[in-house]
Amino acid sequence: MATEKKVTYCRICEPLCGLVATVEDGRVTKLRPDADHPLSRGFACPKGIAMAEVQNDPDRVLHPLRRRDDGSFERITWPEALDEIGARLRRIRDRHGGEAIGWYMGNPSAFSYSHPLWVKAFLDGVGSPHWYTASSQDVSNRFAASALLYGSAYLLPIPDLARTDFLLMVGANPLVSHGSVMSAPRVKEQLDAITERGGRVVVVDPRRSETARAFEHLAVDPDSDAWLLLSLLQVIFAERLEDRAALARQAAGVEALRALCRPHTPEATAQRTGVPAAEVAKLARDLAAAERAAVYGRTGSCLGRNGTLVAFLLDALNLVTGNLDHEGGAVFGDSPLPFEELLERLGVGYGNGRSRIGGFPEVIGALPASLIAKEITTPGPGQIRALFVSAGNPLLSVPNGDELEAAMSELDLCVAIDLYVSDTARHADFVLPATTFLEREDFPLPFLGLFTTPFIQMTEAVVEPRGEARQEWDIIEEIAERIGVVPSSVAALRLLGRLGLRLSPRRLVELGLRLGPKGDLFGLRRGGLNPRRLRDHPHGLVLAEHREGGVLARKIRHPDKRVRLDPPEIRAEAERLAAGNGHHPDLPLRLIGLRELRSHNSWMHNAPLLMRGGRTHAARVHPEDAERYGIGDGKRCRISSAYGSIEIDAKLTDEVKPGTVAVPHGWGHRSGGWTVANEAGGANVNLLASSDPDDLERLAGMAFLNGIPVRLEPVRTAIESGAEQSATAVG
Ligand SMILES: Nc1nc2c(c(=O)[nH]1)N[C@H]1C(S)=C(S)[C@@H](COP(=O)(O)OP(=O)(O)OC[C@H]3O[C@@H](n4cnc5c(=O)[nH]c(N)nc54)[C@H](O)[C@@H]3O)O[C@H]1N2
Ligand SMILES: Nc1nc2c(c(=O)[nH]1)N[C@H]1C(S)=C(S)[C@@H](COP(=O)(O)OP(=O)(O)OC[C@H]3O[C@@H](n4cnc5c(=O)[nH]c(N)nc54)[C@H](O)[C@@H]3O)O[C@H]1N2
Ligand code: SF4
Ligand SMILES: [Mo]
Repeated sequence: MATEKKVTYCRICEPLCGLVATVEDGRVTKLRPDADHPLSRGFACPKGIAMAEVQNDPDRVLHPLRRRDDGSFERITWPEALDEIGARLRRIRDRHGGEAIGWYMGNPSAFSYSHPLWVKAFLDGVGSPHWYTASSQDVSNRFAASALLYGSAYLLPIPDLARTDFLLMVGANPLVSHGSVMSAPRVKEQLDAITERGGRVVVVDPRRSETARAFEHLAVDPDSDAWLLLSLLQVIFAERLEDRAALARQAAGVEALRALCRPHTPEATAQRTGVPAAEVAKLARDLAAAERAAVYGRTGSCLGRNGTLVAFLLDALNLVTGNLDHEGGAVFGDSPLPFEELLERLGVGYGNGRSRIGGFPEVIGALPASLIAKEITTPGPGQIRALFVSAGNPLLSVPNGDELEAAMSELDLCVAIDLYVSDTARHADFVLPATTFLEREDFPLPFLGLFTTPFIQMTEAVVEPRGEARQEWDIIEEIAERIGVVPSSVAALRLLGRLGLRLSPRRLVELGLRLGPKGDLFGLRRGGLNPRRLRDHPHGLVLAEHREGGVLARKIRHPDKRVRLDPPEIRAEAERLAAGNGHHPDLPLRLIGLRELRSHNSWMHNAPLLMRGGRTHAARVHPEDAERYGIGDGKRCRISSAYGSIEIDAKLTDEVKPGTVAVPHGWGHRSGGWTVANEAGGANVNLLASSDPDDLERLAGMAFLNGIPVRLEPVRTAIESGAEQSATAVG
């Protein structure tokens, strides 16, 4: 038996920890942390280790499948699948045009360098605007805020963890999520180091999360971050604590921001945020006084009703305190392969197009996924008739999966490209088997600018694909060829493609790397990056010790090179805040989400290693609320919103603020293809969320998933109801 150790890196979440795979006779038998990875240095979390179980999962889809009329799937060959998909797609395009073809691409796609590029290129090739991603349930607001502030959707500030004295973290739980929109391996250690050197980490969260528990916690009411941030700014301006030199140097429109904040004194917002005014004022003073501070927000700050405004205010706070683009503050990445600039040139950024339903702006090319169902069911030009779903499970991840499920049955064609027959893939006409990340070569393209310590790594596939699995880009090329389309976003390349000149993803990236700002320019720049150098450093290469400040002026796209603090879109959002406090007498509680260490969105519940100990899905309810609404610990309850209702077990805990109910997403599996996951039970929490265009965040089309007004009721089991009845009879 041939046993080998192969160095690679994990592509489940953003730290991209180093892994070493043990390969025996072409099969991955074990995954272990890579001790020689310069940043993760022997760390990997349980999910990374459990990826070996996904890799070898008996439930994996290994051959193309076609759905029969009775809903079961039959195995077919690749040529059969591709020819039939091609023929049906051609008919749809001939009758309805390319814009009848839509694509939803889920989160794991972001970890492949080739998958997103080829999907976008395919849609541009067929001429369809219908690109949907997990971003509108995750981070589109961040890109929209950057577009308004800096004139570029791609300029994302990341906290300079290694040098900050004060980290204000809004709606993030990196001790569980391992960090997001920042690639920071060993993030717990990095946060601990801040307090060890005398600094502070303050966590703003309605739940005493794992991170909040380890550091300082400011318990805020759900979906009230906008008010909190406005008050922090108000105090800073009112007490003249702002960094006037930074404002004079970097900003335009300061007066408008000052005016925006003025009415939002901590006293005025306390009722909305649930944070005593004195605490807010003290936090503002401490933040302003800190030598080097960074303000950072993640999904908890993104999924409320005002995500773009909140992201804008986070950066504004960085700027006003003199910490934007500054060592130890919020700094900007420099990617050695700036493909974002190329995308920008191609008109992929913010607001370059609008959705047919609701008129929402494109955000880095994508439209709000909450609208897919209505785009399928609403007649007219541009109605979706064919939908591809790759590396996504929108039936569980977007609002109102029931609506989407019903809409999918109206499609003329639906194709899923996945590792499994997921909850969503179950409804597709074809399921095409994708390779896992262990079966493909890769390069962390979108994360190069997000590593808090500049870093680069390249990996080859660790093993050959199992069964007949294929990479997404390769599948896309095959389908495109069958409908006579060259997948490319660049017209000139489409032309060249027709002449047979095509670039593979590997060639494309190698070219970008070598011609990029750190590239070897094909030998003209000594010591520059090239594929050989990356091959010689299989554990990756640290490119610099820190991210440096002082790059912003060069990167801002506004002609005056200043950060805009007065966009009219933001003013309009802030003005809407005045309208009501969002409370609904029948729905007195607020629902938020959370992430768990051994879940990964919806797709790792089939790994026995992660499901050990009889894990179940539970709603976190405060004991006071439980008592008020008659909910018992471990007992069934019904959570209802204006849009739907679910039944789930309650777990009583004072880690949530009274009035807050927390439920993880990605549970409630109903797929035929996930044996372990299906047995785990649980409910689809996103049935409580709205897909109505009027309920989406206006500037980025973000789904409203945190802060949903809900009510709680006990659900009596048959036995309990029986016991009650006999008790009544006796009484
Ligand atoms: N183990 C694990 N790791 C993951 C994932 C996973 O599913 N499991 N998913 C990955 C993905 S796709 C992403 S995008 C990242 C996300 O990374 P994070 O955003 O760091 O992850 P969460 O754990 O969801 O943290 C969000 C926090 O926001 C809080 N919160 C909820 N509502 C509000 C609110 O209104 N205001 C404030 N201030 N806080 C609020 C929640 O209580 C929670 O603690 O994690 C990635 N890492
Ligand atoms: N209520 C609520 N809802 C949320 C969130 C929340 O915090 N609260 N978070 C949102 C966020 S941040 C995200 S990112 C989304 C995630 O939502 P989605 O991206 O829609 O779904 P996932 O659960 O990540 O499912 C990924 C699918 O891809 C498959 N897969 C895994 N690896 C590969 C691969 O390499 N290739 C292919 N082709 N398939 C692969 C898996 O089997 C699985 O079926 O959920 C969002 N929904
Ligand atoms: S933290 Fe994320 S990248 Fe690191 S091993 Fe775990 S899942 Fe993989
Ligand atoms: Mo995400």
